Amino acid sequence: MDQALRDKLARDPHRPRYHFLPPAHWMNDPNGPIQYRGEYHLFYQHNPDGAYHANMHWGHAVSRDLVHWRHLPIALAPTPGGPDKDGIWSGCAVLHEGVPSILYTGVHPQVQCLARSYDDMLTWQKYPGNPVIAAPPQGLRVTGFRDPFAWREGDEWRVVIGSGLEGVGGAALLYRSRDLIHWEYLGPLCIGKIEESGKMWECPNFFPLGAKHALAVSPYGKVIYFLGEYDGRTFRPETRGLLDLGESFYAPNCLLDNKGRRIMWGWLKEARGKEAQIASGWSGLHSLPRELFLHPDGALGVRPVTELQVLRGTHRHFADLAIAPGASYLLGDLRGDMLEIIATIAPGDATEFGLVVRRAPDESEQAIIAYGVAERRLSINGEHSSLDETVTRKVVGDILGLTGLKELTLHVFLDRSVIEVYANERAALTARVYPTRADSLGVDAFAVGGSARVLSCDVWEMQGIW
Ligand code: DQQ
Repeated sequence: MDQALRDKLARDPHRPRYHFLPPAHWMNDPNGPIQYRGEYHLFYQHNPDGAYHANMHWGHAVSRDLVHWRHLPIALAPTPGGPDKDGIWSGCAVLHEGVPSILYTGVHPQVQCLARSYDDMLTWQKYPGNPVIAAPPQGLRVTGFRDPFAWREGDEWRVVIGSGLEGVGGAALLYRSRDLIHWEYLGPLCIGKIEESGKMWECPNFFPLGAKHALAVSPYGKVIYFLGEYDGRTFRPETRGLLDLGESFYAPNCLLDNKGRRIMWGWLKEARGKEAQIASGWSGLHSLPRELFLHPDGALGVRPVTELQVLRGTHRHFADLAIAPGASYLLGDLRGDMLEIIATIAPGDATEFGLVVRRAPDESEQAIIAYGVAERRLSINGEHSSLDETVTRKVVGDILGLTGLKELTLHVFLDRSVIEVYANERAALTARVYPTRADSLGVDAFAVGGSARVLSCDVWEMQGIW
């Protein structure tokens, strides 16, 4: 990377400082997260030539603590004339008989390929007989055929491939293999209905969670998860929800670590125009690593991994503050664009309450994290988050689904252009904001329609990882 680009990236007030992102240029889906010899490896869809989606490679990074990352050489690049000549699309990484192995999608057409590493994942050899799955199952009219996600089951490998059946709905197609080379199609693991979950399921993730199985799919919109029963051939969904209530989080991938945690990252998309992304020299990042679990009532749980606490710096604590309707400046001179906030708020008789962040002193810019009590809806209102009219400024959010709510804990991470919120460890909500003013840093609590109460609020300044 040349010095001019390095300087530009270092000066960019929107570039996150403690989320994972590549040294420069484009990133989209997380790929093949895996723990190997005690370290966490992350790969990702990457265009090393610019901040736009083209010429997909697999970028690569490693971490000891899930927080600090070291960039490694690009793992996979398209081979001219090969089945991946037009791009190395998403996939997974597993250890087969001790050998790190990547399954990925080559395009065009979409086929599944294998690459292996014999030097602790520094370089990768593509299997000379690629593709290992050369076409979708015969007789199926599919809307796509990509993004293999593999796991070990007994003495064989299973893989699901993201797909969809024309006119029917998104689908996850199930295969098995003993060697990652020869694959047998077993049938659809699960088929959705177009009107409920779209025509194509990208990036399926399938894994046991507590006593259930979870299937997460990316249907060109918000990422859907299903919880249900798996009989070894098919998955029967019983409940469903959204992995993130916003519109920034997409195409997640996950691993099971040696502490038994199911840890997931998603791609956080930009909400700036294409020209702005190219001009800035970077686009896209990963969410914080999120641990998924089941609550005792059977609902999906989601929380940031505790390792992130090592980034905590200066701490402030507030307790027992009444928030009168319309009141402001309750949290005093609290300011920042790299903060962790844990605020537990009792709704009282407020109809809506929450936190204001990235507020300019004259309120010309601000983003509002709000919970609407009657609608049970968690949202981030970014309509006034920037004076820049070229960025997307809108309200994002969805039904949080909490009934009889007594307190709401908003666990918020501000990292420059990222607002990542975890609510009662039951939902996540992410948004991108691009304030133009250097003083759009204020934080406050608010209530509408009645009074709420901040029971406690802890705030830390966060350190950067890069
Ligand atoms: N991104 C990849 C595909 C996947 C999509 C291409 C999801 O493999 O389906 O960059 O964002």
